Amino acid sequence: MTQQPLLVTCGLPYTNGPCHLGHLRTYVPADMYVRYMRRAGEEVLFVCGSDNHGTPIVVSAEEQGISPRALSERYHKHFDETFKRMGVMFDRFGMTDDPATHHRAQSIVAELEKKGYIYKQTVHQAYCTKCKRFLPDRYVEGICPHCGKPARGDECDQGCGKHLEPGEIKDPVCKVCGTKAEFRDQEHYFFKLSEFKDFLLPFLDQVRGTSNAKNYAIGWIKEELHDWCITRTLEWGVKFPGRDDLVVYVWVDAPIGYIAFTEEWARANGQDWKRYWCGENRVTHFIGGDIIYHHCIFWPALLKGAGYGVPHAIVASGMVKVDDHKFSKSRGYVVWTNDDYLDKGLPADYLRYYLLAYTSHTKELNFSWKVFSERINNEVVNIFGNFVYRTLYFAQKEFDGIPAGTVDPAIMDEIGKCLANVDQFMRDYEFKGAVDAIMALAAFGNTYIQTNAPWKLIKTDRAAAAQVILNCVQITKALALLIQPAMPDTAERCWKQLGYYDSVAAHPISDATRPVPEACIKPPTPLFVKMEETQVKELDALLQKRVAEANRKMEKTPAISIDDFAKVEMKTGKVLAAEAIPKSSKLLKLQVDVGGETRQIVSGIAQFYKPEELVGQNVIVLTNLAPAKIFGVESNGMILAAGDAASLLTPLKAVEPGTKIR
Ligand code: B3M
Ligand code: ZN
Repeated sequence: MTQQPLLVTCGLPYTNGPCHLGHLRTYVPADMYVRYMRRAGEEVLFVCGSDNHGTPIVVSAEEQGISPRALSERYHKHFDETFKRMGVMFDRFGMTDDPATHHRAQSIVAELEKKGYIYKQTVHQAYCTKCKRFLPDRYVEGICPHCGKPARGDECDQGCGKHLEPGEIKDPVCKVCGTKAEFRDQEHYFFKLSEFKDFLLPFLDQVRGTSNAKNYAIGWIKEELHDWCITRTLEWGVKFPGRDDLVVYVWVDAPIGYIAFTEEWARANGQDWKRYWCGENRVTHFIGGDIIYHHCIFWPALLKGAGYGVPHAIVASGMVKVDDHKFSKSRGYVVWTNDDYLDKGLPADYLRYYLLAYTSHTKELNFSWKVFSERINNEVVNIFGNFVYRTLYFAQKEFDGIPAGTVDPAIMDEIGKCLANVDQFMRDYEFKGAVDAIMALAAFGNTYIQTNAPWKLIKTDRAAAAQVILNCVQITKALALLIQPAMPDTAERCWKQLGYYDSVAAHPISDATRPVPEACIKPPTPLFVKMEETQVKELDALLQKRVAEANRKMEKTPAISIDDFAKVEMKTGKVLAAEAIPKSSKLLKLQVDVGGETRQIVSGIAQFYKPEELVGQNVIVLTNLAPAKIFGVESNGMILAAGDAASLLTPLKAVEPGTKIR
């Protein structure tokens, strides 16, 4: 089987914020896939890098008073280190602002221009007269022309999710200074995406990967394909060839980074990058479900237009929720990889296991500390950890190690079946299926050791007990080999406990059915530590605290000027009469003296006060509230009250009704 090499990439993280669970949901399965395929005998290259260009990074850098390059370097280092801590091991983790991406992007754009896929067109661009600049993408906020919800310049992020082209946004406002922007004409370059429909349909029909990627993309191109404006008026980015005033849109150079990082790796390792990118290839992109359009439509068209090979597979992960809420950094529904997890001393392998085993790759993952700890304790610790420990403990104690003999064929069969299952699942990008199959083998081992009870058997038949233990050791070996792509650190520790001196990663998966040799082993230590309830509660409390803080921040109403306050008229009043409103359990009808004038006011306080309690009370009345009919009753003002139990506000010292509140 001489195959082309496999090239696996992951979506590039923007360098304007730290690594979180949402990132890991793509990177961990990609890493598992790479590790597995290597150990299944494939030649695999795994590249990624940080995405340094685009307005989000320029805006963040501006806010922090540093250069976009400095900001990018800071977060680049952060991601590089965090991925390593999580066991996500790229062969190359580059930066799109490094020369290789600049060079490759300019060369691809020039090629597209030469082939007639790029044209010039004048567009109405949002322009801020105060900041004196055009406002690309994130520099402008306004209203989505499709659904009417608030949106940013390049994307309707709070409504329909559609990509917005320059000039499409309605009522644009400058994000930096808040000035209402105006539209000005400007010349930009467009990529003729619409010309690629005939290429894209058959391409998508055969592309591998997960069905979500393919199906969404097919649905979209059946609707309409718009040409894409591929230039921006920015300093930061890859210059459009021959134009010093324009850079290419970040979504042009970002995926080109995949090629550039391959080139960087190839140069450093004396290899040829063209093997991976030209002609037939096996480029496999792991991406988040929100960038399917870019990877299934725009990117293949770019590659095709410029004469490169097109992607072989696109694997898109499902959404991440936190505590049943949409993942949101601003609302506090986020789990930070370092602060909330690794820095708390939690093992990378637990989170890797959870991300892989929680649900199918394309489905929604709803994170909670409770479920996280339950799955770790019930599955990883109790099933896997327990089986390995019992086996090795008993083997060492009674036989000083692995007894001699031949493993039962039925046991080898069971392992063989597991290998075949895992292999099929991995090739179908069903990472949960693979991990579940491995856990099923561990569960089988547990049942086997329990029913055969070698600790009893040994009292009557030492040879039979040795056979049971030998079988269990063979299963343990298979488990170490199989779990390595998912839990690399655990697998190495298990491997050492089996008495091996080398790395489990150096062995093909198929070694699982190679008989274990007779050997001495040391007393084992448990592979895992259980998650304690107090610890889980602390972790959860941290999350809840962050959500509460975010809520408080969001509730803060914007500051108003004294002139705004002057628009509000409030006076003291005295309640002259009060009565219930028939058929309403909440409302009372009050007659209030507000100084030479009696106002009828409907107030929602019937649950807290009896009408007679109120008569004679001094209250505070909002007197210039526009009149309204509530429950069919005219209401002319509002009584002020505090909190959920409607504690009425009253003046501390006696004042005449009608006294102005200032
Ligand atoms: N930097 C991040 C995102 O939109 C973006 C990915 C680029 S992949 C070429 O998820
Ligand atoms: Zn402005």
